Amino acid sequence: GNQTRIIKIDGMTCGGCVASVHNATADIDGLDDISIELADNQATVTFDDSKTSAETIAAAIDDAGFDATVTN
Ligand code: 9UX
Repeated sequence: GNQTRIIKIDGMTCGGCVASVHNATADIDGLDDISIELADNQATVTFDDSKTSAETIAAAIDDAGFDATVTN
Protein backbone atom coordinates (compact mmCIF):
# COMPACT_ATOMS: atom_id res chain seq x y z
CA GLY A 1 0.00 0.00 0.00
CA ASN A 2 0.93 3.64 0.11
CA GLN A 3 3.02 5.01 2.95
CA THR A 4 3.92 8.58 3.86
CA ARG A 5 7.18 8.94 5.79
CA ILE A 6 9.55 11.72 6.80
CA ILE A 7 13.23 11.58 5.90
CA LYS A 8 15.58 13.93 7.75
CA ILE A 9 18.19 15.43 5.43
CA ASP A 10 21.33 17.17 6.65
CA GLY A 11 23.41 19.21 4.23
CA MET A 12 20.78 21.11 2.24
CA THR A 13 21.58 24.80 2.26
CA CYS A 14 19.93 26.33 -0.82
CA GLY A 15 17.39 25.75 -3.54
CA GLY A 16 20.04 24.09 -5.65
CA CYS A 17 20.36 21.41 -3.01
CA VAL A 18 16.60 20.93 -3.12
CA ALA A 19 16.82 20.48 -6.88
CA SER A 20 19.63 17.95 -6.39
CA VAL A 21 17.46 15.91 -4.03
CA HIS A 22 14.62 16.04 -6.54
CA ASN A 23 16.94 14.86 -9.31
CA ALA A 24 18.37 12.09 -7.14
CA THR A 25 14.92 10.66 -6.45
CA ALA A 26 13.16 11.39 -9.75
CA ASP A 27 13.64 7.92 -11.23
CA ILE A 28 12.68 5.84 -8.19
CA ASP A 29 9.89 3.51 -9.24
CA GLY A 30 7.04 3.69 -6.76
CA LEU A 31 7.86 7.12 -5.34
CA ASP A 32 4.61 8.99 -5.83
CA ASP A 33 5.38 12.31 -4.16
CA ILE A 34 8.30 14.07 -2.49
CA SER A 35 7.96 17.40 -0.70
CA ILE A 36 11.33 18.80 0.30
CA GLU A 37 11.23 21.22 3.21
CA LEU A 38 14.54 23.10 3.13
CA ALA A 39 13.93 25.11 6.31
CA ASP A 40 13.02 21.95 8.23
CA ASN A 41 15.88 19.83 6.81
CA GLN A 42 13.51 17.08 5.80
CA ALA A 43 11.45 15.58 3.03
CA THR A 44 8.00 14.08 3.21
CA VAL A 45 7.71 11.14 0.83
CA THR A 46 4.72 9.11 -0.30
CA PHE A 47 5.42 5.81 -2.01
CA ASP A 48 4.05 2.40 -2.91
CA ASP A 49 5.66 0.04 -0.41
CA SER A 50 5.37 -2.89 -2.81
CA LYS A 51 7.84 -1.08 -5.11
CA THR A 52 10.22 0.87 -2.88
CA SER A 53 10.93 1.81 0.73
CA ALA A 54 11.83 4.84 2.80
CA GLU A 55 15.32 3.34 3.23
CA THR A 56 15.78 3.06 -0.56
CA ILE A 57 14.74 6.67 -1.03
CA ALA A 58 17.07 7.80 1.77
CA ALA A 59 19.96 5.86 0.21
CA ALA A 60 19.45 7.69 -3.11
CA ILE A 61 19.56 11.01 -1.26
CA ASP A 62 22.74 9.90 0.54
CA ASP A 63 24.29 9.00 -2.81
CA ALA A 64 23.70 12.59 -3.96
CA GLY A 65 25.94 13.80 -1.15
CA PHE A 66 23.52 14.51 1.67
CA ASP A 67 23.02 12.76 5.00
CA ALA A 68 19.55 11.23 4.92
CA THR A 69 17.93 9.39 7.83
CA VAL A 70 14.50 7.81 7.97
CA THR A 71 12.78 9.21 11.04
CA ASN A 72 9.40 7.52 11.19
MO1 9UX B 1 23.43 25.77 -3.24
MO2 9UX B 1 23.66 23.05 -2.33
O1 9UX B 1 24.65 26.88 -4.24
O2 9UX B 1 25.19 21.92 -2.42
S1 9UX B 1 23.34 23.78 -4.40
S2 9UX B 1 24.51 24.97 -1.38
